[in-house]
Amino acid sequence: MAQRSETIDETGIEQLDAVVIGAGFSGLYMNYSLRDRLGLDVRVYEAGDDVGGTWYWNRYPGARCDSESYIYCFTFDKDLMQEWEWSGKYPEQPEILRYLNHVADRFDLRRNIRFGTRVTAAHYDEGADRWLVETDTGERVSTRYLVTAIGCLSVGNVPNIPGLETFAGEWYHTGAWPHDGVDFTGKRVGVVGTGSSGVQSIPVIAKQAGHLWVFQRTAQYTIPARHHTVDKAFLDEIKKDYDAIMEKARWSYGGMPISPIERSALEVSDEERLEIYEKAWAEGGFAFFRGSFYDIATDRRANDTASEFIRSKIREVVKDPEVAEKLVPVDHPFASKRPLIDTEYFETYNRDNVTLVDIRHWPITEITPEGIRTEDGFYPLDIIVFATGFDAMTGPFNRIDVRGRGGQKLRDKWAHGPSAYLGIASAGFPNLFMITGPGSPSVLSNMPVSIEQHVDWITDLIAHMDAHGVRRAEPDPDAEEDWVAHVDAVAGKTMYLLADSWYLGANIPGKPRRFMPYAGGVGNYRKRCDEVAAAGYEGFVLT
Ligand code: NA7
Repeated sequence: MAQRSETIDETGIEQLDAVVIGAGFSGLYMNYSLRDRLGLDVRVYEAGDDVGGTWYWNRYPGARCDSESYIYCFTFDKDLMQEWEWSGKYPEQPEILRYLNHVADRFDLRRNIRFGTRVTAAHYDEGADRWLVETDTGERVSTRYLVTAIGCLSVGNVPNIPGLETFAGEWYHTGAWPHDGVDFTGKRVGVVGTGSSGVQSIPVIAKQAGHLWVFQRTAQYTIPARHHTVDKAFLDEIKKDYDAIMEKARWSYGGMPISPIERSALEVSDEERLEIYEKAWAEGGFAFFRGSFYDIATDRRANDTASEFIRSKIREVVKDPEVAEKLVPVDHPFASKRPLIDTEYFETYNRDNVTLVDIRHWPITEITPEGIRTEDGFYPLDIIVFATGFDAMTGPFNRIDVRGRGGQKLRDKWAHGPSAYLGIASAGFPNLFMITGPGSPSVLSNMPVSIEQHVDWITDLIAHMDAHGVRRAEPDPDAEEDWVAHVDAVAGKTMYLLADSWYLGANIPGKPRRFMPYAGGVGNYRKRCDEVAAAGYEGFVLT
């Protein structure tokens, strides 16, 4: 067990062992792990008024996770795994939030969380080897370890459209949804954006709205989720073998217990390929992507077969051929952007009260008090929903004034793109550890699996530091550079560089283009992290 810090220093500043920023999946488990396993004096700061992170903020209609529910959970406590009952194939936002509240209660995690408190600055004091952390409520604390559990998609992107401030109706961003919901009944609604949040919310909003206009910049490939309720018998069967299932997920590509497929899309006959796609389409979800052919993600010709299959499905589902053509993605291959799964997304465009507006060719020019004007028309609206995504991965770091050794600002170091060894730590910023930071599999994986791996790894490193009297751990700049080069090289072998996506920062004007997550798979990544730890934290300078 670590030696406890004194609680108050001579300047009156509270002294902590660890500060964790955020109380979503990452922050809750980090809190548990450092506080209850290592016995550290931990403080968690959370901007929201309760736990949940992503699932606290994203309450838009239809919000749901794309991982199947039985794998979208913690595995650190076997009783917790056995006792929780999910109700559907994919967990819906309210249910995930209930789960995270249950976890917080069950492990008494709230007692050292400061809610409604945003960390604004963290400065490293080299003399003391401590971080001075400041919040928007005026709190200042000193801590040995600083762990960011700030999420990858927590800074909303509201486009800077002239006139938005003059809009007389209501407008919302999907990632900051009102807690008591929005009543769309009979209203003229505009949804801007057709990523995951748009694709999930559009079918639900369409059922309530008087009329819905969808403002689409980029047409999307999406796979039917085939969502359904799950019964106790199904979950009981899973639970008999839960440890093995999750162990398989930990060593898989995407943190899901899907066996790697050996088959190439180019080695089967056209009939066989079609049959496999049809079967995967009928099954729905990510199985289409990861369970049909291994080379969809890496070989353009193989990918073309999947892209073309999905295009044919869009044309089959959408009755108006002109609308169908607008919905057919042609400018990027399938899975070069985040693969989406949906419930009746394309079917929604067969409704009389839904109109697709092409803002790729005729962009939005302004918002007036009455609605949205594009280059080819005016759309009067009562409510605008921005499903326009996030300043992903680096955005959450950039809004904190993080300064490391020599007063170096993290945002300056990352001005041309993020740089972090294993996505966990960045040279010049000792004892600052990032959960699912840039350069780790994070958003390309089933998040809880990646989060648990990071939390366990960081906990072990901190325990190692305490046991060996190490005051500082930070990456060796060469090791970090090699890792970043490896992240780039791996991404170069995928489809990911072939689209303008938030993975690359392309959705935010002026953001440097850098592929941010690690596309080598969670199993390979875990192996590398284990090797680094076994070699005495190779690539870290321990002082
Ligand atoms: P995404 O996936 O970033 O989608 C945002 C959508 O909004 C996408 O269709 C964008 O078009 C569109 N967009 C973004 N900025 C604009 C502007 N300025 N004008 C018009 N349209 C715009 O965000 P989501 O919230 O849907 O999903 C984020 C992740 O959450 C998701 O991938 C899952 O991991 C969970 P574009 O494609 O950039 O042309």
